[in-house]
Amino acid sequence: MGVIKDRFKAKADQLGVEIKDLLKEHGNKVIGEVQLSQIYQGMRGMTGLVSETSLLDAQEGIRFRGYSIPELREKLPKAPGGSEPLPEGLFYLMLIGELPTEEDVQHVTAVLQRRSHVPNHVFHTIEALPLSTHPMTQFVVGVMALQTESQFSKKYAQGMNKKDYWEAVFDDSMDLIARLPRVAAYIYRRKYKFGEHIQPNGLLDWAGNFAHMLGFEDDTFKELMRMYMTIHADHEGGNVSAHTTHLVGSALADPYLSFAAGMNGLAGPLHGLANQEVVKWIFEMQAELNTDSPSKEQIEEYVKKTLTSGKVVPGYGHAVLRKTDPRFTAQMEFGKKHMPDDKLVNTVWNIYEVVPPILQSLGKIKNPWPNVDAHSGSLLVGVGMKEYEYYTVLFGVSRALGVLASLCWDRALGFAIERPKSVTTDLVKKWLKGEEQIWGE
Ligand code: CMX
Repeated sequence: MGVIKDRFKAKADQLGVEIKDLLKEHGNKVIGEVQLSQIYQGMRGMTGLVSETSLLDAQEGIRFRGYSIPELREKLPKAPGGSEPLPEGLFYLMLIGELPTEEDVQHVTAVLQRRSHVPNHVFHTIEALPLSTHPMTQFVVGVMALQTESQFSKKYAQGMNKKDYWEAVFDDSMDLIARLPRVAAYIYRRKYKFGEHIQPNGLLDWAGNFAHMLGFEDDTFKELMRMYMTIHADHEGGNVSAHTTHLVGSALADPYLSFAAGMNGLAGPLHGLANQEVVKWIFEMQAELNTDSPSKEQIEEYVKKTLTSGKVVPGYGHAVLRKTDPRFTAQMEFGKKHMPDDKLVNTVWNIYEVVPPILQSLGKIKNPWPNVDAHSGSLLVGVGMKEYEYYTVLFGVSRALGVLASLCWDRALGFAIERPKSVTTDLVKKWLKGEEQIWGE
């Protein structure tokens, strides 16, 4: 990893100096203003943290270091014979800030292969859980068991100089990214394939090897994994999994602890678990209507029923986006290319026509358009992975690329422990009457 580590350090030193100058000159500049409603309603729209790896635009969607998803699918190096980007390339881009060459990507792949050993106690720890345990819980437990390997924790206990934090976080992040596919595949094979595990193939790329260990050898599955691992990797810093990893890391909890915390957030149904919820919801609709190809009229009725029973339509809406998620569109293109006649995929496309006007008509939903989770499950079912409870684990393996690249930047730039101020409603009432001040006014 020497070359990439050196490149990262050079970039981080340069940006560190720029940030110091920027704060010296402009540190008192005011960014926006905070409304009372924002502190009660999930801090929506409040700019409150820095995340270098990607930036989300409400209309255009995500850009990784300035590159949109269609640009990445075109420009990032591909596996031989493949047409989807290698996620290792996106990781390099997020970490270094420049598009990688083929050679750079091969280097990252080789380093990840070399660092991928998972100690046996991790598997034993997972085995201690009942088989019925949700795959995301098994995943988090597996990551926590891996924490015994943290270089950061060991070096901190020995009395590490704070100038060296970044390097230990960098090493832990690489190790963790290298090991996650093995842990994740173990959980899949344990839960769904009678514990018949598959050894890694050291000749394959990171996502290709993950597909292999999951037990899927065909090229379409491998291509789907490469695209999936690329498009789910990062969505700027404020989403629950990225923000949690960043927050927990700011207390100098090591990358294993920080990432596991982020994954607990990803397991929430309003965030990453929405991918399983979408497929579950469609399967339930199919069962209730007794058809695997519901008509648009039937879908409309089912959506209305979902809403009147006080539930969300999974896969629709977003806290920042205000248009169809380009990650949805990328998956739609994949579906059109590889499985245009698949019934479930076609149902997802029909839902896309039916849902937005219904949500819009409610008058309260800020974004009636689909997000990434509306499409991913149908492609997975299409390539043969039907166990939808597992889908968020795939999301989690991918999300490691973004949140851990960000964590490297957090420590390299010496970001402070995160500690915003909270207030009580009693204080707010007194403040409104002019009896008290709110700190920072
Ligand atoms: N179905 C039904 N109601 C929805 C809705 C949906 N898909 N999306 C938003 N709403 C409702 C909200 O629950 C809220 O209702 P109340 O005022 O009664 O509380 C109202 O519309 C306004 O919400 P909003 O400002 O438009 O959306 P938020 O920023 O509060 O929430 C999100 C965003 C994603 C949590 C929400 O759209 C949602 O619950 N979607 C369904 C779950 C989902 O797909 N999550 C995955 C997001 C992507 C990811 O992180 O992976």
